[in-house]
Amino acid sequence: MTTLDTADVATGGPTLAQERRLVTSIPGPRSQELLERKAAAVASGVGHTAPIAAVAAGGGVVLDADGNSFIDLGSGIAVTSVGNAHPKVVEAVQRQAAQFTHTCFMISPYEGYVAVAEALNRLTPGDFPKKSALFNSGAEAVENAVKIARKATGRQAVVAFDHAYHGRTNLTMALTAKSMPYKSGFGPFASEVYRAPMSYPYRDGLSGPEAAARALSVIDKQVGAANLAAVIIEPIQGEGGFIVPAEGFLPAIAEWCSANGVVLIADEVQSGFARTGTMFASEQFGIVPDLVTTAKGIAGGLPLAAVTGRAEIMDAAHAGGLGGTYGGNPIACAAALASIDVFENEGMVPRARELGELMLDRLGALQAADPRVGDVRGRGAMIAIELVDPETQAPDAALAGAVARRCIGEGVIVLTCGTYGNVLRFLPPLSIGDALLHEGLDVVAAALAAEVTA
Ligand code: PLZ
Repeated sequence: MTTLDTADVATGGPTLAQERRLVTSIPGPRSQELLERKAAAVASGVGHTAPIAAVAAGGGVVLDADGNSFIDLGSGIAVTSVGNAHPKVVEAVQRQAAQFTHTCFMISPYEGYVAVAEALNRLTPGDFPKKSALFNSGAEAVENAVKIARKATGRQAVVAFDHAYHGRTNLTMALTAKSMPYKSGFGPFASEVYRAPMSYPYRDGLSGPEAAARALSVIDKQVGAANLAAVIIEPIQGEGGFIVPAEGFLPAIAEWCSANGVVLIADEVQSGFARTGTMFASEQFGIVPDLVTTAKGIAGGLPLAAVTGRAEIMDAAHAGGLGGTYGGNPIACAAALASIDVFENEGMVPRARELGELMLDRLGALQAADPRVGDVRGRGAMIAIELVDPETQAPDAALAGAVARRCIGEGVIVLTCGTYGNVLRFLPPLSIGDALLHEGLDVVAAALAAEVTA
């Protein structure tokens, strides 16, 4: 068979049987066929974590072409938070696609874009007049937030943090901390980007105020507020290792930004939209950013991103200065409005908190039983464990990779992350059931136990 026969594939979304089911070895023969075609046709720089040919997904599972059903603990990197192929999203997409697929908002505006902007202005932190602009990807949103901050301040420098991830475009590569695989060989990078030390409680032992004083000293001495347009930070770092800054770190940074006329950009591309148990993670740290970048979870799997923030900052860009052919595509906007309806009216925020409690409970028990689990951290449905050498706390990337691969072979999609590659992260769709999540974590525990460290 050379093409995937989708006739016998169940409909996606919540109609899929919510179970882990392995009917072939992984990857199965049909997946293997696709992987061979992929290897021949797709640039090898584009990798994949789970070597399966996905054909349907929904609730808490991903189905492959061989009939295997995987428990999804990744949500396509925190994207399908409302659940894959959620019926409201599917309906909205179908309806919009039949109506019109594109006009280009810069040519003729349409209601969906404006409604998404209104929703974002309402939902993001801050009781002040806000405005939004829509784009296609997280990286594009970050690029635009920096453009806007530069125009608003008349300054050029931007500070990002150790372990930061902001994307793969030229400016966002410069902002991203980790060289391999994101930057290596792809330079030169955008200028006027500076890096400050992050609060990383497990590894630096500093209180929030101490870590902030350290960062602000670097910023003050190496950049100087007079040159600084923006500080950009993920309230909980994603790709860098699900690092939750110590209490008081973010408020001290925010206060300094405000006192020095520096635009504070919270990159909530990964942590936003109910993921961490509040609509935005910033809320949990008591900060009100000037600008917020969002993407991923915003549109239930359709590509959409946004910059939202103080109206006077957002309006600093001259007319015609912001845009793009596809930014705020009508189908993506329809999906976002449906997703926002689900976030607000189907209990997604409290559900993220419940999932967080369940995961922290299970993973805390794992940590108590296995000293290789150095740290358990995160908020809501954004939880991770950091795997280390029990004696030295040295990062154990080999162990994290082996456990993740073993889990995938056993029917559970688990992602790694972290500057040192030693973090297993858990980002289940908020539509997953408790039993399935427990089963997924059982598999993770068994995989860890099976990887005996020499
Ligand atoms: N900001 C905080 O997490 C995307 C990247 C996966 P795009 N993270 C997943 C990979 O290896 O490419 C991300 C993020 C934060 C920005 C981005 C960039 O979002 O939509 O991938 O451009």
